Amino acid sequence: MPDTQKTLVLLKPDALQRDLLGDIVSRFERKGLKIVAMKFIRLNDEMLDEHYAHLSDKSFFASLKQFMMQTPVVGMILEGYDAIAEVRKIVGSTNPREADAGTIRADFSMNVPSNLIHASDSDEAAVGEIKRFFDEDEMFQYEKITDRFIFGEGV
Ligand code: DAT
Ligand code: MG
Repeated sequence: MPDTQKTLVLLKPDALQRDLLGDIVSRFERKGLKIVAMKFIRLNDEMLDEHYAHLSDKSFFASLKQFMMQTPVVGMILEGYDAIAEVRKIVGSTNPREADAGTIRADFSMNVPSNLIHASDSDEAAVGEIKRFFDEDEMFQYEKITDRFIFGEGV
């Protein structure tokens, strides 16, 4: 599809424990974002040092990493128009109590670090994070019969 973006999402251990995987995936499906990759990932210390490098000086860094390693996470790559910003909008602000009502974090969560979901926050982050968690051959291009209804003409 021309002019679309791809973004990386991780459904965190609290989403798995609380049986919210389906509800969260469903929100992206209903928006019309296309799931082009999806798998369980067992995060390790090294992956998290890279992924959360911008937080390495924070007091909560070690406990954040422990939190993320409690269970596997579900990694997804989502594709759509302005997918990076649109997914962040659907996810909501980092602090679930500051997130707008209607977002995943506001509707289903209460406090950090248990805010259910990670989503890339910029073009640069999306490219780096997709590469960090997925191999080329784990990403799929396919047509859906709903594409032209969701993406409009030119698809
Ligand atoms: P986001 O996940 O919205 O991109 P971030 O990159 O600043 O936010 O932080 C990554 C994660 O770290 C966040 O989803 C939850 C956790 N976190 C952020 N601030 C925290 C804090 N003050 N205490 C505990 N965990 C925190
Ligand atoms: Mg972030």
